[in-house]
Amino acid sequence: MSCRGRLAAAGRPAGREVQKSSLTHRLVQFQQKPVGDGRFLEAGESKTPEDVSSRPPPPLGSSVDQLPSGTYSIYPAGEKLRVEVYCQMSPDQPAWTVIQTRMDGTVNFYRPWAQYKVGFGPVWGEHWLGLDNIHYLTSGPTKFELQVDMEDFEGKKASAHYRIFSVDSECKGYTLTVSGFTDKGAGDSMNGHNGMKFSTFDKDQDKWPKNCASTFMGGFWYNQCHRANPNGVYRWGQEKDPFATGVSWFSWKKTYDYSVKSIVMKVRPVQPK
Ligand SMILES: [Ca+2]
Repeated sequence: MSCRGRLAAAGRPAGREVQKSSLTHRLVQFQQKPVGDGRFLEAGESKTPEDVSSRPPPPLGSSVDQLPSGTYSIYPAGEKLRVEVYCQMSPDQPAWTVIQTRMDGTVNFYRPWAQYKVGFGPVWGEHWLGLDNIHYLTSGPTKFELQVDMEDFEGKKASAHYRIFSVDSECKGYTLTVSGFTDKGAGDSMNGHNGMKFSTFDKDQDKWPKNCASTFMGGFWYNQCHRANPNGVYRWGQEKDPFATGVSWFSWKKTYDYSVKSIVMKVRPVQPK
């Protein structure tokens, strides 16, 4: 199938110029279910379905500062592609759009290419937004930054921040661009993944003679193979075998044997320093 055909299958009219406009990342029509109580969602904090309230949507034009964290619609590729996302709000800060969440092992992340392409898992729970959506969101004129928040089973929290984050199209293997690291306690486990294509067990685009995704049981921008494995197997802390298959962030725990309790990958437009 041609790349254009795949784009059409993802909800974009075939033959139409790719629209990467200011619609990117704009919160649209706050008709979706605001959830929670407006607090910033911390790494490890459940965004359970019970959080979904019947609170009426805030008036259009409300400041983002006044909105609660929750599920919203965005149109990252134009009006014909509506995507449900979880937005983290905090006072005086632009919203974060969550692109990946692990928190309790309720969703199997060992999935094939087709699933990583379109996304899976409930927006309010363990979730992968989908490579197409992440590409649409981050490849337009608006530049995006990435933060990865994580928590271990002892209650410690750490983050890694990257000032530049984008994902190329499927035609280019969903190549990752990530740079501009700032340490917020977790260290930089993404630098070795910069410039890598995305791989799943059924689509090996890594730099290793064997198959990183099947060996380390996830889907990621594997090199040969990883320093971070956010989409690995959810395990409960320290566990050696099978080696490096857990939800690990090597530069934080200095080992591949520790699988974190929660990890959240989130993006927003680059903020002035
Ligand atoms: Ca390989």
